[in-house]
Amino acid sequence: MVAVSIKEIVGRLCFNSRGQETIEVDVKAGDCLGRAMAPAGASVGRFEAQNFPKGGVREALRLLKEYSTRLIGLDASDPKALTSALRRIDGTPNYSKIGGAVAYAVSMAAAEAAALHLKKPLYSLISPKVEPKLPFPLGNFIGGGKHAGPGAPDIQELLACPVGAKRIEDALRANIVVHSEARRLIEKNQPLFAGGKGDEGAWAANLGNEEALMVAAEAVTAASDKIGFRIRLGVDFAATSLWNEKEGVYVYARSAKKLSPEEQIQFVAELKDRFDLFYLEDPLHEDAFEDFYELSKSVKDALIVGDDLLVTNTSRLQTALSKRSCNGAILKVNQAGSLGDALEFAELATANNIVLTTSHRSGDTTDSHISHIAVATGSKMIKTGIMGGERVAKLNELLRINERISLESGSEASMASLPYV
Ligand code: 2PG
Ligand code: MG
Repeated sequence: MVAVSIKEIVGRLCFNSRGQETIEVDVKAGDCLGRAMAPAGASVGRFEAQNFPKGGVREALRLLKEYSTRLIGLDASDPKALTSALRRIDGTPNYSKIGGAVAYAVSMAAAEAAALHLKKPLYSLISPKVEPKLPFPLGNFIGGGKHAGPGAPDIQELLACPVGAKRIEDALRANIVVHSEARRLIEKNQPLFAGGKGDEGAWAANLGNEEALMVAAEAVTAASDKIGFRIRLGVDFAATSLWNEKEGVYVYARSAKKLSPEEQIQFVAELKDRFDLFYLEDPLHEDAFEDFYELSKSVKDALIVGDDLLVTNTSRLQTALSKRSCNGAILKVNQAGSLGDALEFAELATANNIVLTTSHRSGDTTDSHISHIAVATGSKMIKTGIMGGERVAKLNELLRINERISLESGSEASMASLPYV
C-alpha cells in the first residue's frame, strides 16, 4: 500500500550561498508540500555523483519536467523506493544523465512532504526505531584551500568540536566562542586583518599552514577555558586538492613544500601529536586507500575520515573496509545523489563501526534537512560551519529537534557518544 502518494513535482532555478545556479524542487505528497534545494561542493571528489547533466541547471530542470510523471504515485515516505525509480530513470552509475542535484532535491523534498503529512519530524520518518541522539557540531573556523584565496592556508579546514558539552545549546555556543577567539588571535598578530571569510564562514586569513594550526589550537584552548569544558581540534586537509598526480607529491604552496606520500603520512602524524588533533579528514588523496591504511597504523587514537576517498558511495566504502583505510566517514547526501543512496551508505558504515559525520557543502543553502539526516543516521558529528545564515540554519534546526525530543520524552536529547575524545 502506498503510504504518502506523490502528486506533483515542480522544479525551479535558485542560487546557492556562493551565488551559483542550482535547483530547488517542490514535491506535493499526501496533503503536504516538501521543498529542497541542492547544495554544491568546491573540493569535489572525482567519484561523486555528477551534480548537473551537460547543459547545466536548465537541462536538469527540463529533464525533471520530462520524467517527473514517472515519479507520480510513488510513496514519498520510502526513500529507497524513490531512489530505485530515480536510478531507473537515470541509468548511469553517477546520475550523469539527470544530475545528482535532481536526485538530491526530489528525494529530500519528498521525504519532507511525507514527514509533514504523517506529522512526524523528518529524522523519525527516516529512522523510526532509533533513540534519537544529537550529533556534536564540528565547525570550520579557520579555512583555506579551495574555499578561500591564495593568501589563506593550503589546508582547507580547521575544525572545532566541543566534545565536553552535555547539551546541544552549550555545544553550539562553544563553537561560536572558538570562532570569535580565533579572530581575536589573528588580529593580535595582524592588526589590519580585515575579517575576511571563506565560503563556509571560517576566517580566511593570511596565515601559513602551521601558523594557522597554532592560532587554531590557541583559540580552542582559550574558548575551552571560557566555556568550562573540553573542545578538541580537527583538520580537513582536503588532500586531493594538494595532490599533484604527475609529480606524485602533495604541494603546499604557502610553505613552498612538496611532500611524497610517505612524507605526507609522517607530516600528518606529527601534526596530530603536536596539535592534539582528534579528527583527520582526507589527509591523503582520493585514491590513496593503501596510504590511508599506512596512516591508520601510526595514528591510533584519532578518527581518520574519508570524504573524497569514499564520496558517500557504498562500493568505495567496501574497498576502504577491505583495505582497512579509515575508521570514519563523511556522509554527504548530494555526493551519493539521493537520500536513499546515502542511507544505504550509512547502514553499511554503521554495521562496520565506521564513525559517521554528516556534512554540509561549501556552496550550501538555508535548508536544514541534513540536521535530521545526522540524527536519523546516528552520526556522531555534523559538519556545518559556525557562521553564516546557511550554516546557522542547520545548527538552529538541532535546537528545534532537541525541543521536540524534550517535549516527547520529558528531558533533553543526549549528545552522541564520540570515540577518541
Ligand atoms: C569538504 C566540504 C565541506 P566541499 O571538503 O568536506 O566542508 O567542502 O563542499 O567544497 O567539498
Ligand atoms: Mg572534506
